[in-house]
Amino acid sequence: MIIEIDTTSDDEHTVIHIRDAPNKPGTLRVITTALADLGLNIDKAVVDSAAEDRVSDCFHVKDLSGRKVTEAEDVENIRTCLGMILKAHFQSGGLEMARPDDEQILSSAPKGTDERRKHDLLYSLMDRYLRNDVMSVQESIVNHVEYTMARNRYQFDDFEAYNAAAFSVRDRLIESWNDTQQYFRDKSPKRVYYMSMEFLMGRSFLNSLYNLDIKPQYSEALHQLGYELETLVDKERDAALGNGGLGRLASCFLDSMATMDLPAWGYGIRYQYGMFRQTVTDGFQHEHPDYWLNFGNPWEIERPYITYPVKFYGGVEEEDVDGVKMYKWIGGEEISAVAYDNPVPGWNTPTTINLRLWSAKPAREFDLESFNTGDYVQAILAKQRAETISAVLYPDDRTYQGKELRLKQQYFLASATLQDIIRRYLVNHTTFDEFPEQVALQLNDTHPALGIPELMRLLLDEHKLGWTKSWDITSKVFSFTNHTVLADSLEKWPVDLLERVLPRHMMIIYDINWRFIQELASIVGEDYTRIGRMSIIEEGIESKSVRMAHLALVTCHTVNGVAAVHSELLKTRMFADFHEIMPEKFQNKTNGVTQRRWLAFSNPDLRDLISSKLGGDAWIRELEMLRDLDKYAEDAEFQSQWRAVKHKNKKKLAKFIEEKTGTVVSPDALFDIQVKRIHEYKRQLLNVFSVIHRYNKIKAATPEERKEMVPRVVVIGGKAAPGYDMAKRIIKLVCSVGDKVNNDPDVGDLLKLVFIPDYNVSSAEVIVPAAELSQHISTAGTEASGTSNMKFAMNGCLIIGTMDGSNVEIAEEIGKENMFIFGASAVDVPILRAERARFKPPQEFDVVVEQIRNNAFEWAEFLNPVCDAVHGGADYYLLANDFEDYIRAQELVDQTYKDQAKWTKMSIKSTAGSGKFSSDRTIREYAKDIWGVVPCRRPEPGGNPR
Ligand code: NBG
Repeated sequence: MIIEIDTTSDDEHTVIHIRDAPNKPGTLRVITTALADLGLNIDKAVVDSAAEDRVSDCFHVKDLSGRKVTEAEDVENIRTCLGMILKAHFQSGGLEMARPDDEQILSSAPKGTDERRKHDLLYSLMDRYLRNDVMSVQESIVNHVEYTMARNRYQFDDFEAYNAAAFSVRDRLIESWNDTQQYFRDKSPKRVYYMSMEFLMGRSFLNSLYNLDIKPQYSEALHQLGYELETLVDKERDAALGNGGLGRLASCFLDSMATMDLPAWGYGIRYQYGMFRQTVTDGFQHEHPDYWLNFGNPWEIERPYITYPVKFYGGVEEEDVDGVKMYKWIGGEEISAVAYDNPVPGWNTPTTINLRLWSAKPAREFDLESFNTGDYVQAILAKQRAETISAVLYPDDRTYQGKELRLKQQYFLASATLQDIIRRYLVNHTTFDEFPEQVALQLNDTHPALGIPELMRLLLDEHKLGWTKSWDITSKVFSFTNHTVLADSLEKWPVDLLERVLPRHMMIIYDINWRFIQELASIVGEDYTRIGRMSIIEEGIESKSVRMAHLALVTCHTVNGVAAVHSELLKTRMFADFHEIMPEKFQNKTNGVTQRRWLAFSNPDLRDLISSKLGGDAWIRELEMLRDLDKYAEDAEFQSQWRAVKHKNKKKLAKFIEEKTGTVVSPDALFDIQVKRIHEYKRQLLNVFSVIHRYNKIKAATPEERKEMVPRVVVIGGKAAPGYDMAKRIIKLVCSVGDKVNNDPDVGDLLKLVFIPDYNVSSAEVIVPAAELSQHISTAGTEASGTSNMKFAMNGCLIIGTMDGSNVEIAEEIGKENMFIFGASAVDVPILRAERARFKPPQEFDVVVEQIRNNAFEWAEFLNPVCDAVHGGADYYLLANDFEDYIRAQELVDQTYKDQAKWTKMSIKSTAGSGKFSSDRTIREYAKDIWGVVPCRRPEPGGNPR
């Protein structure tokens, strides 16, 4: 055997050749362990075992600080040590290098009781982190191929390779998760719990690799094994446990909380079926179940022993305990909530926080009862019924339908979560006195607001604290976020339904309301209409219902809107009555998005370009640093690099579009994108109308005039709620217009309209970096915030939009002159709406409507209701009013695009001005102004070369 160490042939590595060694099993492992012990990371290994009994291996290594080893003395050391270790190995009879035996460890460890000795051993065995050099990564991957996936080396495909790699990443996440959680337990800081019915996480693989800072090693490790990371990444199913903005916001928040080292947890539901998969055939949307868990989910950790009972139905018993009236809820049906933990790593920090999702399983007691009665089959069916609670995400983001199952889901989340939080609190507390100093509970919309009566019930009935104390605690821990401007979409649960499903909670809500009304009467006197308006109970003509937002407003210490205008509207319109009496509760927290996923990871070329100007990647944590890019907005060299990045991303999107829709689009055209849920208020229809108008202009133009036109690719994507008929017709219209325009030889590349099916987080990661213009054109006063506008702006995409939601703040940051703003203002909208029957639409608008009605795009009969909704005095969302100004803005877009230097300057300024819209900023504000929590960062692990 010969050991050669070569310090010249490779610029970055020291190359160690081991030639002509005996082919003995375990040799590779001995070498890699020896190199690791010598403090060397293996970036690449070439293993040659062509000859049967002899092998020659070659290793490219660096030291722990990433440098190649060149010092003669060090090189000699490596040679000597390696030589001795290998010699011992070849002379020994064993297959593997033995792990240090117990005696060895215990002799050096402090002696103590047997129990202590047992733990010493345990600690010693767990005292090393997994190594992140290429070779160790490969070893973890292949271990999972064989021992987790039970595949052998000849038989694993890309999907299995992805899974094995994902499991190996999870191993590393678990280490970080365990240590973070242990640190939180030791320090016992105040914690915040983010409760949400939706978490739209998307994929985890790449995000984890980036956040753990191990992407290059994984890329190389997989490559050497014959797999490409880029291909494997696409094998992951999105975790689509949310509808849209609200759920994605929750996920961005988790990323920010982890990155900022907050002692935070997310709580949600592990739906078996997430958001449906959308296909579009002949322009019609079809919904398909999202079987995301069918092939396993390597990112979660099942905790079969962390379960809580959750009850429904039954009745309430009254007892007299020492003269005090106590209540006891005797539940009729009981199921179990089982915890599934999803580690959420922060960026450039050793912190990994937790997202705990609950899954419904049958309760054992419940089983027994049925089995005892002898009806075995019924018992099994009952088991299945229990599981339906967490079976499916409701795919409707705006209308509450008063469905019993949805109510049960909400309570399921609330109850399991609060039991878990109380259990954790009681581990190191004997009274509830410190609960408000230890716990902050954020309700993401009113969906988890049943947590309020549930916490009251637990404190009153289970922990016997009495009303005053229980209420004091409850009203100190909860805060809630409202996400809507549309009064109709506030949740209301019928009292009779609540009474049946959650009888004790209904009693508590009545009690809360009774006390609130007393207090209110002392302020507003006998103003019964006002009291009626503000009551938690709405007295309908036929039935009563519980206004969940009022329950939250009465209880929570804080309520916030999600953009400045929205928060103002909450104070002046939706909750004006409350604001007058309790103004101190109202805050604004403008939404944000994580620049890690939405810029640094999904647009790596732009990241590198930005870093090259900002002197490194510190901006990935401090996004306000982007401001410095302003300096280069007019720098010709920088502009051309900026354009090159965009063009590359456009090519990628063009390929994606062709794969998904079959339509070929030119990457040289202006890419104009509107992707979001299909909703009348978001006005995809206005967009389509302007496409038709553009089409008409192209048709009417002479060949010379056509040469002057700016070619455009208009992309629309988004899901319609399955029961939302109008939204489905709008999709059909987009597709019909697309069919006509895309196949018209007069038009060619001048105009394309494509509908991208199944818009989700992963497709957004391809779409957003490639967009040049994006549309955020809701009727002013209807979009609470919007968050995709922030992602687009960050990626240098210009916005065409109304003064609505967070567009207003984006305009403040990047300057109106760098956007295409149009349309009526939120102040004017109510007036225009009241007068709309008398409004005469511009002629071009009428032309478009008539074209559709006259079958220019076929399907006229099916599309007529769409026209009816915006014509003849209907037009609730004021498309006709805004049409002219919108067309003007669109023309300005074309003109500006012709001046590429100007366009690029605006694009750079968009990115430069988007620093405010980091979810880190949003979370910092929540932490300080609402939750009162501070970072709690565990020390950097010494043994882990990161
Ligand atoms: C949505 C709003 C958006 C907002 C997100 C996140 C709901 C109920 N609301 O404007 O429509 O950006 O919430 O706050 O999904």
